[in-house]
Amino acid sequence: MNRKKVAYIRTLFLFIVLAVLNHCSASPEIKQPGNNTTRAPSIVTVEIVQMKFKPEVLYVNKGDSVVFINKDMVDHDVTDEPGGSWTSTTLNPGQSWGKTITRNEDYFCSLHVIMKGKIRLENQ
Ligand SMILES: [Cu+2]
Repeated sequence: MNRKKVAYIRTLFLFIVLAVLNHCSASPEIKQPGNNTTRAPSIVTVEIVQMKFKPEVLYVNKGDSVVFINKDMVDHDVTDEPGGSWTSTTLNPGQSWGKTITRNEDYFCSLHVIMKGKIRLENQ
């Protein structure tokens, strides 16, 4: 091997080492989202099981949608409490109903008034 070839291979090797080191040092960096990052709304589920809303207290972000699924063996509904300003109307077993959440909500089942639940906005 002549000197030129050796020098070429050394340089090439050095470039590869630098590239690998650069990659390794860059990878542990965790990118933090800025405060102005917009977040896609989520769909969150509340199950109605054995005469209960699960979870009873649900935390969501403003604009998220909550879908109530009646997984019980009897009819239920989801109704604003105390005002009754919104309601799902009766959900038969297997039926579901959704609502977009823009504020804290308290609700109950008007068919079984002991069944209650809350939705709370996070980051407020
Ligand atoms: Cu009910």
